[in-house]
Amino acid sequence: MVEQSETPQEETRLPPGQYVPRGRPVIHYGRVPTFRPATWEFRVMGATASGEQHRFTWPQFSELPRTTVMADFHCVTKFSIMGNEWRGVSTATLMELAPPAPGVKHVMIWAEYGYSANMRMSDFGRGHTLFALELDEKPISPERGFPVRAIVPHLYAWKSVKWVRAVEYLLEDRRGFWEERGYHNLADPWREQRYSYQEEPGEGPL
Ligand SMILES: Nc1nc2c(c(=O)[nH]1)N[C@H]1C(S)=C(S)[C@@H](COP(=O)(O)O)O[C@H]1N2
Ligand SMILES: [Mo]
Repeated sequence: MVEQSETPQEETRLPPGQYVPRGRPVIHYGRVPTFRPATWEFRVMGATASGEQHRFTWPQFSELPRTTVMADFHCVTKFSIMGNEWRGVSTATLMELAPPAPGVKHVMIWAEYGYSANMRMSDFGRGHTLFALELDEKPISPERGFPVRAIVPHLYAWKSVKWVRAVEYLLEDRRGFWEERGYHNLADPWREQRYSYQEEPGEGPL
């Protein structure tokens, strides 16, 4: 009997329309911000369960328990970066410490300079969604989001916000930076949800 030939793993792992480039591109809008540990804080705000904001200083945030996630990374401009080992604070851990109010169905993640990305609570709460402090066993480099970036592996990478400073719990959906500039509100790369004109009724706020 002939053994089934092995399919290169990256083929089955690559969403439609994506390719694996040489190297690992770095891409973002604007400049790399300076990290100032004395004034840096990570805030959880909006519709929290207590009604209060939660704040984590750099020493507090960097001491939170970490988990490791192996994940690929798909940019809407069609390159994918395969097999990244991210380590950081899972959204489950953060939500335990700073729980959302009942009725929170959406989240906005905020970065330095006002960059933002929104997602459904169901995407935020997925087991592999995290706030990464390390990539491949080293602190994340400044241009990749040091000290903390979001990693939402199952959505296009613009949702994986670098230089995160806050999470805002939302009772109603609102568009983030790219979502209000013509990109798809949901951004599932397996369904090629690239642009907002593809949105079906109910997939985004008006
Ligand atoms: N704060 C911030 N985060 C960001 C961006 C940005 O412009 N600002 N760009 C996003 C986009 S479009 C992509 S593809 C990835 C790129 O991550 P990388 O530079 O590690 O490859 O970061 C995302 N996170
Ligand atoms: Mo991107």
